[in-house]
Amino acid sequence: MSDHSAVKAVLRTQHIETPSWAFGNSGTRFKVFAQEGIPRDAYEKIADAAVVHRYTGVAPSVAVHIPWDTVDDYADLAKHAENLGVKIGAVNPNVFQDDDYRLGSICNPDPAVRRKALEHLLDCVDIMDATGSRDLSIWLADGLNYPGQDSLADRQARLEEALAAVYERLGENQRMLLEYKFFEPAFYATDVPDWGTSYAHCVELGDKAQVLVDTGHHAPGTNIEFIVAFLLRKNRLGGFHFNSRFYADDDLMVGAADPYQLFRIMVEIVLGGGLDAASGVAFMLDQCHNIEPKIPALIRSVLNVQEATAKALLVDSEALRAAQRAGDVLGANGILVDAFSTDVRPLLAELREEMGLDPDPIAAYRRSGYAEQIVAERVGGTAAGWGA
Ligand code: LRH
Ligand code: MN
Repeated sequence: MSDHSAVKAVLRTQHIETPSWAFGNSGTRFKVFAQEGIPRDAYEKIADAAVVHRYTGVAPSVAVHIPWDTVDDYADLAKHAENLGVKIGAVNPNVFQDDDYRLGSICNPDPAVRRKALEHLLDCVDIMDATGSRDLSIWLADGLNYPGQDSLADRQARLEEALAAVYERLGENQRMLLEYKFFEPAFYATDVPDWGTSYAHCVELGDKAQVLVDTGHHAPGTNIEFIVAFLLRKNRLGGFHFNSRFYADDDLMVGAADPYQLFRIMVEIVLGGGLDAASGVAFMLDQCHNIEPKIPALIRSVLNVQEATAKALLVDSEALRAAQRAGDVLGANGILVDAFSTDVRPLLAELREEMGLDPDPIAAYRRSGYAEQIVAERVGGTAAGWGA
């Protein structure tokens, strides 16, 4: 697409969901560095998410994680979000932080533990009914640390049984997204380790089950855009957890470690119709800002996705197809590299002005004094965190 107004028209409709947990304190097993002004509850996390949307214009929803975002009245929480101009997005169950889940949750050899985990997944669908959320975003830490510890096959049977029960409970316009991860916290085998396992379970379950691609969950060297192209073709790409990494599941700002990979992923999204609302692809961030200030880091992350998307939209797809059909290897590759090498920041600044926003969201946020305001206001109480 070379027509900038057409590119801007698409970018205007972009929707990048922020994760509530990225506003809380986070870290590694070595240290969680507490920061000032950290939200103490889901209401304050949503207030911070609304600030990211206020300055970017394309982050109108925030995913919640249960029990990290447990409240008495989820309908009231949804109202609070609405009053701030955002909406509650995906609901993430947590079946990885309870002592009972030492040997797994829905794959656990103990039927009582499996029932407990299933109950929590079903409770999260009840929460979706209250918040009006479409997606139940399931990630399971379930796996093994040593060969022989449990039956790999039996665990898959338990997984199938529980996912089918959750699928049964989903409402008309609700979906379940099944996230995979090749290791951690399990260090020998993970029960949903890769896209193929997630895909196979989703196909077995039905149309409302889709694969969630977390960009930090692949073995080094994995061609993620291939997975994206494959799943899009099969209408099984439910969405992304965007972040970036140099080594493992580092959960760094998306695009920070490998902007060219993010661009290649967005090229497959654009060429495969993944930006069309009908595609139902959810673009979500899943990050931890262990040492940097959270809100500007999330604003920067949203801008990184916007920039990669703008460059992908600038790919001359007709010329690309012609070069591909002609077997013009360098020509075809060159078309992508040209788009990637394009400085799209002036186009995005223009778009923001047309959307009534400051062309430089991070500078505008810094000038707003919000960072100082929350440090002054949020005294006392317990700062949110993973509480692992
Ligand atoms: C697991 C994961 C999952 C979340 C958690 C916060 O690594 O990506 O999506 O539940 O991070
Ligand atoms: Mn994730």
